[in-house]
Amino acid sequence: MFNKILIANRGEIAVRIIRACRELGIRTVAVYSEADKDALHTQLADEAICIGPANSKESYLNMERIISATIITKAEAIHPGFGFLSENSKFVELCEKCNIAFIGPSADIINRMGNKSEARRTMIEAGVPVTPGTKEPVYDAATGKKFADAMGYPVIVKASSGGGGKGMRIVESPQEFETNFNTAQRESVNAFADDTMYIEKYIQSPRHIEFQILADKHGNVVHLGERDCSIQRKHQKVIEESPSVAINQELRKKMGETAVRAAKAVGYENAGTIEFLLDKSGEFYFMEMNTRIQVEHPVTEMVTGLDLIKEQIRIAEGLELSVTQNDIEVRGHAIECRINAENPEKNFMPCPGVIRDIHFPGGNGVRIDSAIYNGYRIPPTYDSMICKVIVHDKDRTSAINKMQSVLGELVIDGVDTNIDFQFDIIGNERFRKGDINTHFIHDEYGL
Ligand code: MV4
Repeated sequence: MFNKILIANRGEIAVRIIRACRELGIRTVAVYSEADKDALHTQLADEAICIGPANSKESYLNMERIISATIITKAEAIHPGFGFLSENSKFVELCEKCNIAFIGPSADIINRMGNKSEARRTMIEAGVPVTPGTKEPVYDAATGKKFADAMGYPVIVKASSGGGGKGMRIVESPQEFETNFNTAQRESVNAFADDTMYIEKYIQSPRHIEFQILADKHGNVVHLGERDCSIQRKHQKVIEESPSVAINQELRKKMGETAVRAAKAVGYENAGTIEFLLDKSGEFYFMEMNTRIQVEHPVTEMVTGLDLIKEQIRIAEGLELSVTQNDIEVRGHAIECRINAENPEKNFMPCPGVIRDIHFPGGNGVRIDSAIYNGYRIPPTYDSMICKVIVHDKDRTSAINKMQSVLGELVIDGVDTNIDFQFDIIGNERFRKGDINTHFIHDEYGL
């Protein structure tokens, strides 16, 4: 078993991982940039090593420095968290070469799922429903248009290396195809140095539903139910919840089994997420697989009672999952609101600065994952998410009421935040009815 784990991340997720390790009796190594000398993860870990300047490229994204820190401190494993190097197959290969356990899937699986058009092909072969569209990659507008004309409009052009909306264009009519295809492809070449595109039928007003899965080295794969992540702004999730009001027990079983089949088809290992689009008629389509722990994992932890970080560590240690599918039950309802240091009045511009006063609510079924404290200076260099508020209660209405109470009590002074915006959504009539889809924020707030 691991005696010491290095956490190749910062912020609340680094703190979250340190806590899990401590509960398991595993020693922890934090790595930090010069901007994070006073950060909570730097203070909470058993050891901390400075790995370079604020700029992520020279610190949290610098593979050699992180590997060196691991070797120097004799850590046996690296937990990458999310973002940074978590989906970098070169880094995973480097870990393998240095005999360091990477807490996540193999380099090969990261590569195969990171290539979205290849992932699509793999899922088609595994009998997983995907959005109607091209089976093979498309490299030029003329070829793409033939497929789109046959499919019927609207279609959506996507970059194979894409994600988060980059290199993606909706095309409403044949006249607009060529321009939109070329724009999306140019964006992809600039962002990912990859001109590989694919085309799908555009699903109108879908829900974003994702299934959490766990897979160990012994061939055991389970799903932990779904998260509804339809409340997004510019492809950034704002609120996530589990379960989804759009999914009944029968559909959960069907989609969950599909997610497990998808994971088995690629010989997946560790924690992963299968993203689906769910349309109004209840049809679901595979969209992408995320090969990392996700920001919103706490809502799944609240409804299943499992600790996903501990399960990830168990899996990397070669142990079997602590549960079978029959042991897993989705109990009650959990909601997460992401609190960002940003100004919703000024186009959600990030607002770094010093935390002058802070009050975190508590109580039954309330969880706050954060790495900020009184007097802490939020550096301008990194993500603006400073806090995740998660609540759990017996049903959705009770969880919404609890979130309303918690957000009303939450105080973060010194920087602008989106707390009031979150409070507004939680009180929104359509949200309360569960009448949500990926366009909710656009439709309700014009954003
Ligand atoms: C779609 C879609 C509808 N139909 N694909 C968004 C990011 C990337 N992960 C895939 N995304 C989508 N893919 C098909 N075939 C809708 C989205 C989508 C979206 C699209 C336009 C504006 C906002 C959106 C928010 C979430 C998802």
